[in-house]
Amino acid sequence: MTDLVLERPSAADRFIATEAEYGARNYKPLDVVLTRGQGAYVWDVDGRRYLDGLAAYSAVNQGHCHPKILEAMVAQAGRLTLTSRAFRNDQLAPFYEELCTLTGSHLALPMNSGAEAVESALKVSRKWGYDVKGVAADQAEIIVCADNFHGRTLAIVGFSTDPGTYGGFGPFAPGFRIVPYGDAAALEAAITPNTVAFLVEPIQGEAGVVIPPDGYLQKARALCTRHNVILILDEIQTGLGRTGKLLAEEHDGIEADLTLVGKALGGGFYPISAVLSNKAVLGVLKPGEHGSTFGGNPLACAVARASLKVLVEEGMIDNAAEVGARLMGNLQAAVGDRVKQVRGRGLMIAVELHPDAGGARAVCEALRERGLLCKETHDHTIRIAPPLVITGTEADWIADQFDQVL
Ligand code: IF1
Repeated sequence: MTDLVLERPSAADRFIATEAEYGARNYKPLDVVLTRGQGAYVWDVDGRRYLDGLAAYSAVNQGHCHPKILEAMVAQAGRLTLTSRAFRNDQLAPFYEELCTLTGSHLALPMNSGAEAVESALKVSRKWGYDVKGVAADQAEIIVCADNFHGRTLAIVGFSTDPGTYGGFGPFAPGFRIVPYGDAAALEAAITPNTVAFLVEPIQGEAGVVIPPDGYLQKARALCTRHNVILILDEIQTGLGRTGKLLAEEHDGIEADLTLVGKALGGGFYPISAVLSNKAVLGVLKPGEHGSTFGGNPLACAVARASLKVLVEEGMIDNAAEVGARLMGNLQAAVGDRVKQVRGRGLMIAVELHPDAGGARAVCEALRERGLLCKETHDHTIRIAPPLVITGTEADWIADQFDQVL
């Protein structure tokens, strides 16, 4: 016989129920309700501490509530937050200069979300195609990769190959061709005189941290140069230190024509994204042809300046390389034979389970019980992408939790 126990709903249960009552049901999060964060750690409403193994999908590379970014944000919030681009503000110019100097870019276009940066790059590539390459009106083609993830807007989901992402949202914009990821020959075969751009993730994130074959990005770079096609690298997830370099393109020694950054550009405090480019591409935009009410606002610029500064000055990029290598090594040693594959670069790591292992969601639930928050991607892959401030000891602890749970 079991006793009937009357339990009052916990604070977490009440938040979860209210969300379910009023919120759109477009997510199925782990049932942990967070209320505070500091560095690599977050705390739930019942006071339990967790190591954050997701870092808000790499938007919190600098760690939660970084004191210097907080200081910059609070100071700017009390001074000037929004002017629109109808007037100038004194944060935009230094933001441009610091971002372009750091990334070796000629021009930058500030937007807000990652998807907006992608949309902006698609728009400007088409314009470049007509104005500079000489493609006939409305004939521009853009090549993208199978299993891509570039955001949730209509143009972007229209060239997704994941039915869960595009299904039910058509009709979609024409002008996109899809080729297999990692296949340079397929890319070459898809290029026509109307091709204006090739959009690709240096490492596919949502697909499950898929690293392309060695030499692929170099071949793509060479093909784009030879055929006068703009190479757009979506570094919204891979950029700003995540893979152990400022930009993932550095692993391959190449430079994109357009580079997209977002997420950690706002240090987890504020949405800000940017399109970075050489002069020829972004230079085609004339006044009035593109914009955003919030893009380039002084609060965003002040936050982004501080976010870039701490990333570089506090050695977070090198830390991602060192601690990431240690974590990969430990994971491989600890669970290597019990899973299908451990793969990654820097602190962008995935553990792919054997298909019959019971599923990634169950592993994430078990990790959560042990104080580690991770998120599955698809059914069999667990992503590990903590803030770039974790220590070697914390990386060892993460590997240990996987060892215990698996
Ligand atoms: C969601 C994944 C991560 C991105 C790349 C553009 C964007 C993203 C390479 C758009 C966004 C997100 C959004 C988030 C889940 C997420 C994600 F699981 F889908 F793959 F990060 F791992 N390019 N990625 O990864 O940026 O407009 O969101 O600012 O729930 O949609 P955004």
